[in-house]
Amino acid sequence: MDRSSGGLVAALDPVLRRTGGTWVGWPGLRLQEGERDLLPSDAYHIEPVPLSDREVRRYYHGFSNRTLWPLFHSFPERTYFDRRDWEAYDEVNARFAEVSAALDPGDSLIWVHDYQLLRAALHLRGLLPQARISFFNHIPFPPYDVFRILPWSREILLGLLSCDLVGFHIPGYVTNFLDCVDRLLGARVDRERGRVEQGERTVQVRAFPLGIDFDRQESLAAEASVGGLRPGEKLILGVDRLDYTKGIPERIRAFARLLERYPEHRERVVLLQIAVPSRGQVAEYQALKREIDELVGQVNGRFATSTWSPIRYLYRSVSQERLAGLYRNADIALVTPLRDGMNLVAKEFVASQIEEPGVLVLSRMAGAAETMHESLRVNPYNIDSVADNLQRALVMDSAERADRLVALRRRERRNDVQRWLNDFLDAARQPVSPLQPAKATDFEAWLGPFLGTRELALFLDYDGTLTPLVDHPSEAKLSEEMRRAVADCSARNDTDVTIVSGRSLEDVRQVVGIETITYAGNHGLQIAGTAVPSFEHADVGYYRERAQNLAVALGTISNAGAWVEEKGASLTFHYRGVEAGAQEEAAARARTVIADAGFQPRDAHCAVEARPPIGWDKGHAVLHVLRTQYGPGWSERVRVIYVGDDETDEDAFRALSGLGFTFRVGGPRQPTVARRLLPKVETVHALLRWLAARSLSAKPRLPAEAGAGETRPGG
Ligand code: ADQ
Repeated sequence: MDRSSGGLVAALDPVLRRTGGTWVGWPGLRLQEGERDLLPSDAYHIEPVPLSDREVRRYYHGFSNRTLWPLFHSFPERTYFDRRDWEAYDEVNARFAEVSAALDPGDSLIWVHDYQLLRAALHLRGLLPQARISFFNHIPFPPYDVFRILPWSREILLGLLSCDLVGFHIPGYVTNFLDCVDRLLGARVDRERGRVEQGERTVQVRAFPLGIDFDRQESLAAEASVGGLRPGEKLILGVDRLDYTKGIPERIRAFARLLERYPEHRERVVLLQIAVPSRGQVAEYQALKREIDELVGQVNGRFATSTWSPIRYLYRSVSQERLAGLYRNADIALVTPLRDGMNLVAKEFVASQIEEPGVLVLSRMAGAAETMHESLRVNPYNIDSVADNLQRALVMDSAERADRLVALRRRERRNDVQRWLNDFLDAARQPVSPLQPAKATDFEAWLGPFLGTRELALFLDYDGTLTPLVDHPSEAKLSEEMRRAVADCSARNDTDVTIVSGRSLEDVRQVVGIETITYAGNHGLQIAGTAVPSFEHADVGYYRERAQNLAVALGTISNAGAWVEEKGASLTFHYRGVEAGAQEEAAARARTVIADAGFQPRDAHCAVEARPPIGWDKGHAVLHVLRTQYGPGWSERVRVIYVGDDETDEDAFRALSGLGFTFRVGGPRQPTVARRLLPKVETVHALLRWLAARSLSAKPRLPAEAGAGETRPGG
C-alpha cells in the first residue's frame, strides 16, 4: 500500500514502529473482505474503522475537509456548514470511540489525533470514564472570532475538554483554544499554566511543537542519488499537498515577480514545484488545480526560452528517497503556506541539507516559523516581499547560509519527533493538578463591572446548586455555611434573594428555612415571599388533581428503586436508585406515561419531571418576580444573577440572556446558555460569600442589617 503523504502519517509511523501499540484509523480505502491483512502491521497493530460511502462523503469530504479544515486555517469564506455533515461527523467519532474502547485493557493511554476526531474523546469518556485520554491537533486552532462562526463550536470544545491533555503545535493555538473555552463555554481557564476547569476534572492544554525523524531524513538524503540540474542552474523547491492553504499560486506569482524584478536570474534559476494530489473530490481542490495549471502555463509562456522553462511542475507524489535527494540539491526551499499548523517540509529540507548550505524561505503563517528563526521569514501574501527575499537568498554568501543552516539543523536535530513523543507522553501520564478554587479576584473580574453600584436580585436554584446532588431529595441538606451565606446576601439592603426550585413551595421553604427571602416552588408555579405578593398560576388547581392520577400511573412502572415525588400540580419520577443497566428503560417508560397523561416530560439529573403543559417555567417565574418586585422598569433598577445546575434552569438562563448574569454549576456536559460555569457547590458558596461581602451600592435603600459584615454602609 502506498504511504499516505500527510504530515500525520509522517510523524506517527516511525514512532509507532518504535513503541508498538494499536493504531485505530480509517484506512482511507475501501476494504474488500479478507483484505485486512494487506495493511502494514509488522511493527504495530492496525485496527481499521471502515466507513460507508455516505460517511466518506459527509464525515470526511464534508465536515472534516469542507468545514473544519478551512475554518481552522482561518478561511471562513471557504467554509461550508451542513447539519447532516455534522451529524455524520459525530456518529463516526462515536464509532472510533467504541472501537478504541473495546481494545482498551483498562490501563492504556488513548491518544486521539487531529481534526477529524475532535468529538471522539467525548464519546470515549462516556464509555471509559476513568481512561486517560489525550489529543493532539495537527492543524492550527483558529482565533475566537473565526472559531465562533461554527454552529457546533461549543460541541467541538466539549469534545476536546473530555480529554485530560490537549496538545497543539505552538503557544498561539493554545491561546486561541483557551480564549474560545473561556468565551464560548464560560469555563474557568488558567492561561499561565494552560489549564481548564471542567467540573471536577482539570484539562491540561499545552504546546508540543512537532519535529521530524531528523537522523532518518539525514540518512535518506545521504543515500539519495543526485542529478537532473544543469551546471550553474539554481533550484528553488516547493513541496506540498495540493491545498489552498499552502499558497501555491501566490508562490508562483512571487517567483514570476523575481524574474521580472531581477532578470539576471532568467535561465539560471528553476522553480520545481511538486504538488501531491489531495482531496480531489472536493470542488475547491479541483478549482485550485486548474488555477495552478493555468498560472504555470502563463509564467512559463512569458519567460521560457528555447532551452529553459522557469517552472517545472509535478502533480504527483514523490518517494521519500527522491524527495530527500531534491531537498539536498535545492538551493532554496520556498515554503510559503498561507496558514499551516506546523509544516514538516521546512524541517525535512533542513535535515537533508548536508552539502552546500541552502536557504529556507519560510512563511510566518506556518507554525514552524515560531521556532525556525534563522530562516528568511516572509508574509506569503506580500508577493513583492517574497520576491525580494528570494533575491536575498539567491545572492546570500555561503558563510551566512552556513550560519543560518547550522542553527536550524541543530535545533531540529535536538527537537526531533522522538523528543516530541517523549514530552507528550510524559505530560499525558502526569496527573493534572486542579486550578486554585475561584476566588474574589475571579468574581470581581466577572461581576464587578456588571454589578457596578446597582441593587442585586439574586436567584438561586436549590438541589445541585446550594446542596450537592444526592440519591434522595430528603437527604439534600443545606449546610450551615451555605445557609449563612444566603442569609448574609439577603441581609444586605441592596440585595434580594429568591430560591427557585422544582420542589414544592412548602418543601423548598422548609429546607432552606430563611424567613426573609422569596421562594418559587414547582418550577415557579407557586411563588411566595416577603417582597412579592403570593402567586399561584391559574391552572395549578386543575392540574393538581390530574397529577395525582399520573402519580398512580407512574407507580406501576415496576422498577425497583424508582419512586415518585408528588409536588401538587407537578411531580418528579426519580430513577437514581434503579440499577444502572435498567435506568434508561425506566426513564423512557416514564416519559411515555407522562406524555400520555398530558404532562410535559423533562429530563433532570436521574429524574424525569412531569410538568403541566401551561408554558410556565423557571424563566417565566424569574421575570414575574422581577416585574412585580421592581416594576416594569426593573432592568434599569437592578442587576440579576441566577445560579442553577440543571436543564430546568436553562429556561431561566434563556429568559435572562442579555438581561442578567447566569451561572451553571458543574462541568459542561451539555452546552449551556449560561454565561459561566461554576465547577461545584463549594464554588457557589464562595460566590455567595463574595456577593455578601462586596462593596455596597452608592445608594443604600435602608440602614444595614446584621450579617452584612464589615461592608455595611457607615459600618
Ligand atoms: P500536511 O498539511 O500534510 O500536514 P506537512 O507538515 O508539510 O503538511 O507534511 C507533509 C508531509 O507530506 C511531509 O512529510 C512531506 O514530506 C510529505 N509530502 C508533502 N508533499 C509531498 C510530495 N509532493 N510528495 C511526497 N511527499 C510529500 C498536517 C498539517 C501540518 C503539520 C502536519 C504534522 O497541515 O501543518 O505540520 O500535519 O502535524
